[in-house]
Amino acid sequence: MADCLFCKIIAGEIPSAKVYEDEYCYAFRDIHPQAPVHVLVVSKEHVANVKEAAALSDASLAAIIRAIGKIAQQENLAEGFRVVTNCGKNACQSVNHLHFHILGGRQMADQMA
Ligand code: DGP
Repeated sequence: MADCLFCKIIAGEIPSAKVYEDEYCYAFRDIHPQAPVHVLVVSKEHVANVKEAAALSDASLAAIIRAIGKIAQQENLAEGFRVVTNCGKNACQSVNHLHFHILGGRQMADQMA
């Protein structure tokens, strides 16, 4: 999508600290980390958020979940981690391109919100 920040990051037009990449998804460090490890996993195909994710292929959806597990291992998150996806205004989604936050490297709060 022409005017999408994460599409530009995937295309290499905007620099990012790459953590993982495969045919279906790209992962990089969040510019404003909220935990010692804060990685964003984004679908290479543009969809706005998880509400629109049904438009992705099954292969793409499966690849994203598999990538999260691989990245957790790569980032030494054996003690646990949290995966968050914000969807829409009430969840404060700020970039309208499907992405999953992987947060780890410290004890997470018991309350999720
Ligand atoms: P969300 O609020 O769930 O839409 O998360 C968007 C995240 O994207 C937010 O945690 C900050 C991150 N972010 C925004 N712009 C950039 C950027 O240019 N580079 C990187 N690495 N992360 C960004």
